[in-house]
Amino acid sequence: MNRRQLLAGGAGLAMASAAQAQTRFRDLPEAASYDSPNTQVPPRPSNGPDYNPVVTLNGWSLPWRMNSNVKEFHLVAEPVERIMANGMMARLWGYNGQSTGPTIEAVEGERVRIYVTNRLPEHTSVHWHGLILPSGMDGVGGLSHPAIPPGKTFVYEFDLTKSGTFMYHPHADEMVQMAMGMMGLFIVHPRDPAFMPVDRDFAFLLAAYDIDPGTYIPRVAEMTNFNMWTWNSRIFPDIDPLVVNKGDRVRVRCGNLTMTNHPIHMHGYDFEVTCTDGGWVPESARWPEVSIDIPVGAMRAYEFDAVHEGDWAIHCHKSHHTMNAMGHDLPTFIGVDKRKLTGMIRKETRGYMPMGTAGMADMGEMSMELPENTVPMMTGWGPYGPLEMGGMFSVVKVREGIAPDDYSDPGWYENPPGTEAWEWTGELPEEARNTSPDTIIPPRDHVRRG
Ligand SMILES: [Cu+2]
Repeated sequence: MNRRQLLAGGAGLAMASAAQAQTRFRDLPEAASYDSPNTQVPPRPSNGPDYNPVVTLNGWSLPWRMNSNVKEFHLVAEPVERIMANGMMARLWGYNGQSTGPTIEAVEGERVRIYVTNRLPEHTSVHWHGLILPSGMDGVGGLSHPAIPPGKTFVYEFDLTKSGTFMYHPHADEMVQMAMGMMGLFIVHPRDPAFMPVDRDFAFLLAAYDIDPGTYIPRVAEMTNFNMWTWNSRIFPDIDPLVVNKGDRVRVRCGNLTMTNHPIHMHGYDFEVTCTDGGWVPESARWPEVSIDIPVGAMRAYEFDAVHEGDWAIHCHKSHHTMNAMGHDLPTFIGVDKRKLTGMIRKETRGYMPMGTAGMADMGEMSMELPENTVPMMTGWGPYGPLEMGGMFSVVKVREGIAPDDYSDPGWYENPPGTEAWEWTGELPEEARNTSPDTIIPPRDHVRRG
């Protein structure tokens, strides 16, 4: 070995030992997996900078390890089984045992190193939606870097330059992989814990699937006609409630990775839109809302002070998105007299029930026989009867005396005496009617005209 080689070798050694000093672990972080569809409230961070963790509805946050000053995560893209609701399981693709994938939480200013192992039968990639990072880390297969082949692990590494709510999803065979449930939330907390603090911070992703009743795998070529409208791949009545202590400052973060917009409406409050996936909304630019439309491929966060006790519905305002599978091709029978027809059908099919002649509320109550592996179209029971809801629906439960880290269901709210709608049993006054001849359309006799 000549002097030059020795020097070069020595320099190499020195560099290696410097790298080793910076990198405590030279193996991959353990790939954590979670097999329950219940909300797992994340523990407060035990190392790294402090923050107030988000509560992912029916989800969990991915554990990490600190490797010197780098926060390391291990995502595994793989086939999963997801219980969408009691009685319905879907075979999806997701991350670390679940669809939607675990929430990644870190702090502004941190450097993250994310190992992504591909256990899918085809290549994948991970795009970090909304994060500011080097072009080669952007996760567009074929553009930013070669797609990750099956069985391989790629490493993404970048600095978190801003706080906010972001998302991750494949940018490789995207239509199929997102229709199969591959997506997750990426929360970057502000470096200053005093910046826009909240007591409760809820997060969920809107995801839509097309799964025929009695089947398990989404139809991945579907473009618009989805039938399972989910929050974090869960549907009502099995989306967990948002449990809140009276007086808490509450944030709700909602990302949309479906193919249509969703106006999310919350009862009982007005709120302020405080964040998009582009960043925090300056105080002077915030506006009051009771519904917030979440565009496709976007995130909105809103905040409110939970001063009104009660059980408050929170749901997508597109009413067919608060329905579960079935029913999209149902004809409208309102006002149709089906008695004669029912008699004729009953001769062939005993026990046939006509439906929908007075609306469809009877479907919420009826326990119709369903094929295996599906749920009723409209379902869920409250203290006073069927809620006739499904899909994207849950309840914000505001109560006094809920402990800071307690998210367990407090049961139904009891309305204080005198504060609940009641039945009028007295005389009714004569109804006011418009009697102007200009606006009265004479009724037609449809039967005689045929
Ligand atoms: Cu919707």
